[in-house]
Amino acid sequence: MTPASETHHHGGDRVAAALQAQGVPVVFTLCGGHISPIITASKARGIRIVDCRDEATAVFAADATARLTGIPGVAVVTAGPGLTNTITALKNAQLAQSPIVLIGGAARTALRGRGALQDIDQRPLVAPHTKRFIQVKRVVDLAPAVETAFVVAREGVRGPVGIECPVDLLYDEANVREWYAKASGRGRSLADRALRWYLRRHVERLFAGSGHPTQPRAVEAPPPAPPDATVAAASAALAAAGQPLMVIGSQAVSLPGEAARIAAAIGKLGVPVYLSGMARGLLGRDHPLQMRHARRDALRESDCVILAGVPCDFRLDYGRHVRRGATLVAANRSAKEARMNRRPTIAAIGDAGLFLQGLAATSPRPTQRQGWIDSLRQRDLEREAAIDAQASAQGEFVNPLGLLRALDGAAGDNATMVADGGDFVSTASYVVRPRGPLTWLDPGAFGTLGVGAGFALAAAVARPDSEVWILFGDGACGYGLAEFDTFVRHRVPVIAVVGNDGGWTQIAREQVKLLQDDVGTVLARTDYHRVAEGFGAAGILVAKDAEIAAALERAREMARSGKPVLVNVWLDKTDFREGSISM
Ligand SMILES: Cc1ncc(C[n+]2csc(CCOP(=O)(O)OP(=O)(O)O)c2C)c(N)n1
Ligand SMILES: [Mg+2]
Repeated sequence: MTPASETHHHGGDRVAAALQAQGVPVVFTLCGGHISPIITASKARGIRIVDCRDEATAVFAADATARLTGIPGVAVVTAGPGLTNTITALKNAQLAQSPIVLIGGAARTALRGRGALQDIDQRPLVAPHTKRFIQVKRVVDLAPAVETAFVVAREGVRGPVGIECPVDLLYDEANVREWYAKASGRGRSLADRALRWYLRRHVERLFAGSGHPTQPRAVEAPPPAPPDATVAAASAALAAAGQPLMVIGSQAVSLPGEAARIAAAIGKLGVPVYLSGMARGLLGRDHPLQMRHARRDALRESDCVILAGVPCDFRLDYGRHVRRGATLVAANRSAKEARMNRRPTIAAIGDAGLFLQGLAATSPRPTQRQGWIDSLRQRDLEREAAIDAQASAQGEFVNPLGLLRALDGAAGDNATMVADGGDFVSTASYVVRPRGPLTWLDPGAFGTLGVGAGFALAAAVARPDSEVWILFGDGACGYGLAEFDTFVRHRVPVIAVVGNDGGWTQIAREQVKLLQDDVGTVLARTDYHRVAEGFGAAGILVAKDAEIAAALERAREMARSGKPVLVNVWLDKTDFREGSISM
């Protein structure tokens, strides 16, 4: 243990001070000997420390923090297995273009490759999933590494940055000198003396120039605005269009502070719009221009499609959803993504949200397109009516559509929804209406199961006054179930609703049809609510439609009293998502 008086301005505190200068309110972590000085110093500086039960959760939470606040989320994990546990979550953040700073520990610099605990070559594991991987080699470089990480994570196409901090940079100089003195022994042979000399030099190099604490700064590059000429070209294309359509994705809301202005811009443009990913909820629960259903049909009919922060990937059938002769405008921070699979007529390279604002500012008053909007609205209403009919069908257990309709009605106006699962949550994305900007969190393009607990943790920390709901598949809930312990310890009153259909249904649906075998896709109707109770949370079982309303109300009450709750709902099978694919 380092005496308290010596902890000031050791390397761990340099990292903490740099985080503090960036306005980081919370660090997600799972402890380890290699990172203790960062965690303790961050706490001493007033940064909230949320310790999770899996490093993946810490990184998922950092990811969601970044999406909700615009400030890169921070996860601190220990060397070796701590870092390898984060890889899926790191990749998820990279594909979601979420700016996070992952700080990992590492073995003592002089012991690299000599069999030290948890000493592995971390660069080849982590670097491919980051925009940059910084290996810090001197104490004086710690704070600048954090500063660089924050700049790089946010500039251009956003994404994760990794920083590797060897443990001998994080403790104070006296401690580190002592470690190395002990390691070099007391022998008098020439070799012993040479080793002592070498290690003394080594420590001197580690601490060179670190006599004075640094004054960390927060610098941020301005977000990339698309060139005026491309905005003007898009504006002209829009003016000439008879049936224009916009699809707006996560990247359009990567600057949370701009959300209200972007929503206003969409209203001014008067173009019907589909919202996807993090952009869901941007226009509130109901907006005359927002459509929810039959996107493919609408895209096929449109003569001018604007994709704002949406790549032509599998979700748009690699661009085939857009008619060949249509004018295609792609606004994207990434030139590669803007042109992926299909060359747009106009590529506006820059932030998609700023593009929409620019477009609204330069476009003339919207031409009358009421007929077009009405025809889309009509189809939307027909689909809603069909869902209503399906939602009222009676079965043995609970009708998933009925449950989701009830949940949509019951959740508070300030609710944030986290989606983690297959069929059940995809169904939810058609039925549950996010309340406002950035109130819907799903994994993004990587389609990762297991994001739920970490995302909810972040939402509850970032928005203490918001109701946080997790919509879980029963399969998906298993990944983060131990985080109910974290919810309880940190008094994070999330409401988790598990759509328990006793299986990995999204996979079973196709596997059984194509291969006539459900092997590997079957789960039990497990008592997940009791698991939550075991961690000290509240648990509620719902097995009949008639129990839904009271259960959801009780869950909200429990959450208001500060207690996390898991509502385990036994679902009937449904063919709502028949025909959707997962390959
Ligand atoms: C980490 C990860 N593993 C596996 C998959 C493949 N996968 C996609 S959906 C799904 C089934 C999800 O089951 P559940 O959460 O119970 O939702 P349901 O489809 O049953 O509603 C699986 C296994 C994935 N997307 N991510
Ligand atoms: Mg399931």
